[in-house]
Amino acid sequence: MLTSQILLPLENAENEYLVQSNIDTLYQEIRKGSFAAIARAITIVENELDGYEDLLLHLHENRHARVVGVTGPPGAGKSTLVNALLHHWIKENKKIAVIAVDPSSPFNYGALLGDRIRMSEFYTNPNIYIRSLATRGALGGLSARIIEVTDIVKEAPFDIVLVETVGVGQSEVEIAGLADCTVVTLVPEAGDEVQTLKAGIMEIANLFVVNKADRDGAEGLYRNLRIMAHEKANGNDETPVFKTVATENTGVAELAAAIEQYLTNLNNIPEKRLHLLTEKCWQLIQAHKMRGISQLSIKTALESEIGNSGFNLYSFTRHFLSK
Ligand SMILES: Nc1nc2c(ncn2[C@@H]2O[C@H](COP(=O)(O)OP(=O)(O)OP(=O)(O)O)[C@@H](O)[C@H]2O)c(=O)[nH]1
Ligand SMILES: [Mg+2]
Repeated sequence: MLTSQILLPLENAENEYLVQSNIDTLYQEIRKGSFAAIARAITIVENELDGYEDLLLHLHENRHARVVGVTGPPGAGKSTLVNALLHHWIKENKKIAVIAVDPSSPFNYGALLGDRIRMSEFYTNPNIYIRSLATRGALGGLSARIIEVTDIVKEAPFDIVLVETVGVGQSEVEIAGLADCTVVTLVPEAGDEVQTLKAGIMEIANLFVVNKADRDGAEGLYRNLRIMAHEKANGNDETPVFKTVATENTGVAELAAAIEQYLTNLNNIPEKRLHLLTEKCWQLIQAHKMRGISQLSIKTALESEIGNSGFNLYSFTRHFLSK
């Protein structure tokens, strides 16, 4: 079956590291681009296995790899588009990682790649790394560990890290902070949604794609987006809009070129990145401060002390704060 064909080589390779608990060595292997090391590191961080904090302390913010977020409504053709971009960039010898968050079909990439490249070539292609993350974050947005996972992958010598996410509310904001370039993929069917999404998507999109341009309504959506981009720009650079038929590779080369150009012109750290990292830092501090404290531990302590004469809730609370 396709599933096991795709997963087995990675997991076997990952197992090489099950006995290897030296985080320094693991990190060095990631820096060299070992897929087995990357896979192992992601597993360690996702599951908070021994050494995960040590591993995170090795990571650096400013690495060569650029993150491209591809987001949009379910079924917009994001995976197909990512696939088409992969094929385009493989030919240019670029090293690419793909992280698919909550994919409806986690094996889509393998399946689609398999259609066009021989499977054996895919396994041995040292330039493509694909990982899917199945769990959503506690905030209803991206996977809980998406920031860490992306940071790990960025340590490896990739040129581009593509992150596919289904755009639903919060995750769109998160992806904008995670990615250096956010590609918002829409389809003619989503024409009406565009009006309701207006503020949100204008805020996060660095590039718009009207995919399924072979369908009715594509031209209208394209025009609407151009108008919205023009209004928002207010004399500054307008967010570019592209038309693609991802299944036929139409418009993909132009999109790839625009992404590359956008990344080349990137200079200072975007506000959205600062926002996301502030949020993340806040969560980490909170988690650290709350370590060992649960509602149950509070309740148990409360039960034994509340009957004491002179019990004071506020000094009781201080006891937890000074822990
Ligand atoms: N007609 C047409 N169909 C397309 C195009 N791009 C993708 N599709 C089809 O749309 C369907 C959904 O494509 P996916 O790439 O899985 O879409 P997705 O956005 O990744 O979907 P989720 O990850 O489930 O949100 C598939 O049947 C594709 O073959 C296109 O440009 N034109
Ligand atoms: Mg998909």
